[in-house]
Amino acid sequence: MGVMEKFRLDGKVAWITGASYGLGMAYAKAYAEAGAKIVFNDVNPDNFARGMEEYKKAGIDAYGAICDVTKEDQVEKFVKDVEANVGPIDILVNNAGIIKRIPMHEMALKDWQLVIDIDLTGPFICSKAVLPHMIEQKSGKIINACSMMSEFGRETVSAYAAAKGGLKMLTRNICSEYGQYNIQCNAIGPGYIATPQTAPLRERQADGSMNPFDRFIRSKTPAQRWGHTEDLMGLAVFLASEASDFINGQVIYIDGGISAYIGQDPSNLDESKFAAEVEAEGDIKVKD
Ligand code: NAP
Ligand code: GCO
Repeated sequence: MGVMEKFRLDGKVAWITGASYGLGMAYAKAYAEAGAKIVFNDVNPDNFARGMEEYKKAGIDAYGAICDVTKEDQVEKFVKDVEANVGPIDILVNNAGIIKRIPMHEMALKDWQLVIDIDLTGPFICSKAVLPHMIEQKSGKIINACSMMSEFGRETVSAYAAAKGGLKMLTRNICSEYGQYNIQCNAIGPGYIATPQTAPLRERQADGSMNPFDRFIRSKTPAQRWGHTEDLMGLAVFLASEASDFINGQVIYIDGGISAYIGQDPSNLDESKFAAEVEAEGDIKVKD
């Protein structure tokens, strides 16, 4: 097999959780281009319907259903339906996730629990559901959605950082326990990517000036830009393919260099350099 063939996903069934838009949809489109059959779930019916429409427009015959990754009974039914209608799942991307930006001393327990349930327990539930078949077929790929917050903290994201830090260790533990069955579990560690989840951090001020957090992230990123979902597609395909069969338990950071750079004074940034880019981003749907 030539080296480029190793990056193909022909004949594989790939399940990307929470893939009606954002990074999940980007991963799914990349996998479809690499030859995989796409399976996805979401929890909001309207977003799910829009996502299915988007896949159809892109010429992708995706299989999908409403399924909450925190509900084990729903996940088990979803996996059984996929196995019956599409085939056994070869690739699982635990992409579904939320964030709550609340100072920890003001955070209600229910908000903490919801973030932990979706961002950490959800990947446990979904991985547990697909592992039996992967063990039986002696192959499988599980890819988790880690984050800068798997390594760093910041104000207001305590639950998210705890979940993403835990997800890094869950990645290592799935590697440790199931590597013997030729199952690889790795994680994508995106930096700051322009999606609905981060839209509030880029919203311009009432006077039209740049959001201070936008300026901060650009001053912390050597490329002085936010990542785009397209930036992550190649890594997602690599980690889902045979090309990464001897990589296991790793979090691969794809962050434009943030984690390697102390950053510069945000006031040194020339805002005019980014005006066109910020305009071009358009009005990505803002989430809370
Ligand atoms: P996003 O735009 O907020 O999309 C999250 C997706 O997860 C949505 O489709 C959402 O569906 C779905 N979801 C939420 N709760 C769910 C549940 N209980 N069951 C099933 N699906 C659920 O997020 P994103 O920016 O694309 O990020 C995707 C993943 O990458 C997340 O895990 C995030 O933490 C991680 N990440 C993102 C960044 C970034 O800068 N964007 C950086 C590092 C890591 P609904 O809309 O229907 O609720
Ligand atoms: C935040 C952001 C980050 C990104 C991402 C960074 O509020 O700091 O939402 O958490 O989502 O996780 O890698």
